[in-house]
Amino acid sequence: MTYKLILLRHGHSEWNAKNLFTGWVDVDLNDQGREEAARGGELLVENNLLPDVLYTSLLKRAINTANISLDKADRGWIPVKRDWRLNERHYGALQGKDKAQTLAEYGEEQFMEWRRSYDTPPPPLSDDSEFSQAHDPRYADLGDALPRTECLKDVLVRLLPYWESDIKEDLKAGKTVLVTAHGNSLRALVKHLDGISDDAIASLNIPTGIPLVYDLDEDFQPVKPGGTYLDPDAAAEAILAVANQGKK
Ligand code: DG2
Repeated sequence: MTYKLILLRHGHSEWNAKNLFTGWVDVDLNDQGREEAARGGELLVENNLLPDVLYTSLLKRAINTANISLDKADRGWIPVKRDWRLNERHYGALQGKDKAQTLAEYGEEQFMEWRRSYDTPPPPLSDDSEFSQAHDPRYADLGDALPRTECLKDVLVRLLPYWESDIKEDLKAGKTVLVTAHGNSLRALVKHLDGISDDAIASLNIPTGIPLVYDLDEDFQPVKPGGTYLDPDAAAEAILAVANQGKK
């Protein structure tokens, strides 16, 4: 008996298309992203992977990806749990900035440190920035826990308790769980599942809109390390595109 976990990074967003750091800014999917989400749902059906419960972040690019995918799979009716702990990594003062311009301005080393190091957060975002979430009602309950910037380690620290208390419990109950989230919140979860080192996680990238399936054994160890992308060719191409973002 294995537990079935499906991870799905939202489809291409308006800001993925513009090559802007997004983080907690609540941008929607673009047409490409909606198509990816629909294809994601078809892949679930083709592989007979029908989710029993959905987990999403509080951000509409993940919520709408889930809605479109589940509609394709005729599973729009399943219970939904939304939580800020699945949100994208807060990108601090980089939110709203152009990735190519940031790379040109700060150089590749600093750029990659901010994007992919495990424990170096970008500078914090000021509460009076147009890209701040300090006054967003959906985070009113967070109080001092509301991040102004995060590194991947911070994401893992806020995500793991939720994985343990909620997501794992649904898996233990035998449910097929779909998690729709983000490039970095999913990198944090995959780091935990696969036991990837702080250094090695830098080179792991997650493509948009392609379901990644983990069969987990009774100790929640992946039966196949790295899981299985339902469209491996498309995933390989898209992973490269994410890795090269910002570069000419
Ligand atoms: C991207 C990830 O997050 O960017 O916040 O810009 O998955 O919500 O589109 P997502 C962002 P990188 O860390 O890959 O630059």
